[in-house]
Order: sequence, then structure tokens, then C-alpha cells
Amino acid sequence: MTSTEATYSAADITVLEGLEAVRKRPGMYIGSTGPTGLHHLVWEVVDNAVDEAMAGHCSRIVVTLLPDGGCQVADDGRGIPVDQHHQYPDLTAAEVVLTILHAGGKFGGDGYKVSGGLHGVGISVVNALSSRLEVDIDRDGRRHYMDFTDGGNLSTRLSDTGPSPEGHTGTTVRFWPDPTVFDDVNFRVQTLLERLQMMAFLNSGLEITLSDERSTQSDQVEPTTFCYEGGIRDFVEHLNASKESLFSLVGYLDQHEDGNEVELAFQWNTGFNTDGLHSFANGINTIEGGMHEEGFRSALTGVLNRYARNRGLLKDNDDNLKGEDIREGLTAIISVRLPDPQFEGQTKSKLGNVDIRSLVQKATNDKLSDWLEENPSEAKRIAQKAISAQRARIAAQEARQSARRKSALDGAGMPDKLKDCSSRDPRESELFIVEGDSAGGSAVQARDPRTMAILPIRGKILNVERARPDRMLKNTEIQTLIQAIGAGFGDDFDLEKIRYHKVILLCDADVDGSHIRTLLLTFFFRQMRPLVDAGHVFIAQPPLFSTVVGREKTYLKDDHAKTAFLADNPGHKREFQRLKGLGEMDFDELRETTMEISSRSLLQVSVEMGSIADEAFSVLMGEDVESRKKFIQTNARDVRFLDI
Ligand code: 0RA
Repeated sequence: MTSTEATYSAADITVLEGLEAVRKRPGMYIGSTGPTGLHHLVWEVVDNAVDEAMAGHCSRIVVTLLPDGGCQVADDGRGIPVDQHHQYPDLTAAEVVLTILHAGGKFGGDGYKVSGGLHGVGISVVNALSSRLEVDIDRDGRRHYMDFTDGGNLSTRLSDTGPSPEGHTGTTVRFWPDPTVFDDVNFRVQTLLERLQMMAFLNSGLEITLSDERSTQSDQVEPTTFCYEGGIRDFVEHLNASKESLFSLVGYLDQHEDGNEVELAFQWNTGFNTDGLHSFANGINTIEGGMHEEGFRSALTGVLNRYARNRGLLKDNDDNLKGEDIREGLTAIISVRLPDPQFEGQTKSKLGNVDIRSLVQKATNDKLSDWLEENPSEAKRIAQKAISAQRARIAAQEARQSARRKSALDGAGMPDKLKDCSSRDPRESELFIVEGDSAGGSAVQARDPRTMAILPIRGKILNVERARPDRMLKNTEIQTLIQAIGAGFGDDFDLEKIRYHKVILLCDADVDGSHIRTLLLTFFFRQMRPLVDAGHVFIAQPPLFSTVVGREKTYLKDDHAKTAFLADNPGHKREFQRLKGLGEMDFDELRETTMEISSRSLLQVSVEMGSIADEAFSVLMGEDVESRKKFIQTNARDVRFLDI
């Protein structure tokens, strides 16, 4: 952070426009008059305070949502200048800053080396869009006050109201957004918290507090203070907190040159995501990326390839690591500060300054190489992870190609284990996926061979939630499933090509059976989602009990069904037979139970279930049997029984 001496005065403030235009076309200045625009007012004032912090003059910012709907932003910066303005001899500098558009001192003056570009429309915009605005300025040992009404009309001129607290300087702005301008003037705590936290991360050591004093609001919170001595290092740690990091160290480097600054923090986690790179320019999240990201990506790729070659981790014949291999599991923050940021792109959040690319590239080249030398065990783990990502990428590519070749051979590629049905009409064809070879054998005998196909699956299939595509495709059970269904997988899945309109999972009614069923559902949900969404996936469950009523055998699904049956039939004296797992059933039992049940009441994993939030699904998919059971119990009502 650069410190500028207090040579800045009213003379530096350049004046561009009046406030009328802002009220006529608010969208032009703050984006919209919806929630985004409303919160923009807060960012504008806070950005001014953060600028003071970046100039080295402010260490605390307190944002308070006032009981009557106003918002107060207090900082301990130098205070807005209170002297007479050179261009407007009748006005003080503070009055100019609050009433003349673009008079923040950021445009043209050299008072600030670096400032936010996106929100830097000037604090006068906040005034223009507020029904009331009040300012307290502590400066030169005196307290000053002024206020405005109805969109920036000076109501109480800047006046000295007495001494300021001993040694205190700073600015406090209170504003009440104009309800005739905004659709809704309620601030949202979560929106404010998220952004204030981000600002605290990007300005190490700066303390930012949010306090909500609105009594009638339901989302009232205790004051929250953000302050990060580690800055973007803490940001990376925060982003990786919910993940398993590859090593505990967070890497960091920075470089200053010609008034530009770049800061970089990074850590890898054990996951497979490649989208963990976040970039900022002058504190603004450049979600569309730009030159700083480009510079970093290309240098990162170069540095790691050189490292892996020099250490012999990559052999002469090995291909270079691709950027995506290296970025797998990377969480990184790039923060650059520059005097004249060019924001481009659809949402004006792409940094266009070409100089920044070479600056970031150079900084990363020099300093990341050093960091790798200084941290050999971390460096090795990063390289190893990238190499395994590379192998996975190549293997997945090959597997996809061979899967495509196989499906091109149409039918010829059907797995041996599949006992297909003779019908070629998918609408009447059913695929029974059966747990275990012996159950598969019985099912083959019990089936109607015209419309029912049987595919035995051995044991636990791979949890696709925890494997990259290449490993998934190496799994024979998964290959078999993909071939049998015949419509590809992942992004290439084509619902038009499915060979069966019913894919029915037959698993034992025990814990293992439910685990296997969950793994299969996970696979369908992740890799053949349209199949689930279109209602083609079913579960058949063999009953746990049977008993005889009169001359008829009755099947009872589970303990619950048995209890209910006894309540309905208090006089029932006959024994209950506990049925065995699918694999131990003989031909007759299987025909009498499973197939019977499967054609009468099937549990359809319907769109309702598919639309249960993804996170619920991940609980369902987890290894933890208890939480899965609990999930199934609590969501049972979302799962529809289908009678056919
Ligand atoms: C113009 C010039 C200077 C500071 C500010 C504006 C300023 C604005 C706001 C808005 C909220 N808090 C603020 N703090 C400062 C430079 C002052 C100097 O050179 O002493």
C-alpha cells in the first residue's frame, strides 16, 4: 500500500457533471434500481473509505444499518477536505465532493494512486439517490457537519460544530436511499457481509464491521467484524477450509512496479476442480478474468513444467503438463492494483490492461520458481498431482474414444454378462440390474426373455462421486452398464439411444444392498442424468418377510410392514418366514417375490427425487450408512411408489 502525503487539497478535485442526470437515469450510474443498485450505494461510500485505507490513512470502517432504514459508514481516514474549493470559490471541497459528479478526487487528481474503477462513480451519486444524507467530518482538530435532502440539495452547509475527539480524524456518512428511486430500500445483511468480508480479505489489516440496528428486521444480527492480517492468504485458507488441502502452507508472492502492484496467494486441495482461481483488480472481482489471469496461467504452466522436467518427474518422452492439469485442485487469489484499470467484457469485469499481463507473468515466473525451490515437499506434491491429472486426462480421452468405437459397432459391443431380451423395442424392454451373479442366474430363469434383460453386477461398484472419469471408465461394472444401456455417458449421453425404457435396480433389502443401490443411483444421477429425469430408473426391492393368509402367500416389505400387518390382523397365528438375500433365493422364491414385486410396485426414482437438492443427494451418496439411512427415512415421502 502506498502512502501519499497530505498534499492533496481542494485544488485537485476535478469537476465533471451535475446531479440531475443521475436522478434521471440512475441505471447508468449504479446499474439498476433493484437490490444491486441499492447496495451499490453502500459500496460507493465504503470504496471511498477503503481508498483511504489503501492510501495508508484508515484502519477501521464501521457500517451500521440504522433503525430507521438509513445506512451509516464511518471511517477513521483523513476526513474529506473542508477547505474552499478552487473551482467553486463559494463551496467547500466537501460540498463539492458530495454535490458534483465525479468529484471524488479520483479522476484527474493525483491524490490517489490507486482506486476502484467500477464503483468509482463518486459519492455524489449516493447523495443524488438519497432522500437524506448527513456527513460528519473530523479534520484539523475540528468536527464539521452538513446535510442534504431530496437528492442532493444542500440543506445545512458545512459548518464547524466544535472540537473533534482528541486526535481523531475521519468521515461518517449517513444516507437514506430514496424510496421513489428504488424498488425496495431494505438492505440485505448477507449481501453486505459477503462483500465486506471480501474487502477485508483484499486489504490486509483493515478492520470492517457490520452492525444491524434495525429492530423490526427478521434477519437482525450481532455486529460482525472482519479483519485479516494475512490478507489474501487468509482468503485462500477460507476458500479451502471446507476441502482437504494438499499441504498446510499457503503460498504467497507479491511485486510492485511502476505504480502497479500484484499479489498472489495459492494452495492446492486434493479435489479435481479447475475453477479455483479468483482475480481482483483494485478490489473489484474480475469474474470474467483478463490480463492478470492470463499472465498468471501462462507463467504457472511454464514454471511447473520446467520444475517437473528439471526434477525428472516428467521424462523426455512425456508430454508437457497442460494448464488444466496444473490447476486441478488449485485455489488461488490474484489481486492487482493499478492507476488506470480498463474494465471490459459483458459485465465490465474483465481486466484489459495489457501491461498487467507481463507484470503478473514476470512476478510468477521469478517468484513462484523461488517458492518451489524453497518448499521442496510442497512443490513435489503439486507436480505429482498435476502429473496424475495429466495421466487421468489422457486415459479419459482414450477411454472415450474406445467407448465411441465400441458403440459404433452397434450391438456387437454388448457385454457377455448381459442376458439381453429378444425385443428390440426400447419401449417394452426392461433392464434388471441384479446384485450378485447367483441372483442374476435365478433372475434369468424367472424372467420373460422377450422383454426382460438381466445384468448381474458384482459387489460394490465404484463410487463415481470420488473418481475421475478415467478411473470410472476402467471399472468393468461401469463399462458394462454403459454398454448395456447403449446411450453413452456424461455430456455425451443421448437419451434417444437408450435400449430400455425401464432400468430396474434389484438389490437385497439389507445394508449392503442399499449401499449398492445408492452407488448405482449416484452413477445414473451423475453420468446419465436425463435417464433419471425422464423417469426411466426404478428400484425393486425384494420383501423381507412372507407369511400365509388362508391359502395365499403374502409378502411384507420390511419390519414396518410386518408390524402394520399384525395390527391389521390381530388374530394372525401363522409363522413369518424371513426371506433370504436375492442371491440365496431359489427359482421359485425369486419368481414369487422379486419379479412379482418388481412388476407390481416399483419405486420410481422420479424427477421428484432427482430434483431433491444436490446436497441431499450427496448425503445419499456418502459412504456414511447412518446419514444415508436417515436421508432415505426423512425423504421417503418424496419417493413415489409406482403401480404398473
Ligand atoms: C477527497 C479527497 C481526500 C479524501 C476524500 C475525498 C475522502 C472521501 C471519503 C468518503 C468517505 N470517506 C472518505 N474519506 C476521504 C483526500 C484528503 C486529504 O488529502 O487529506
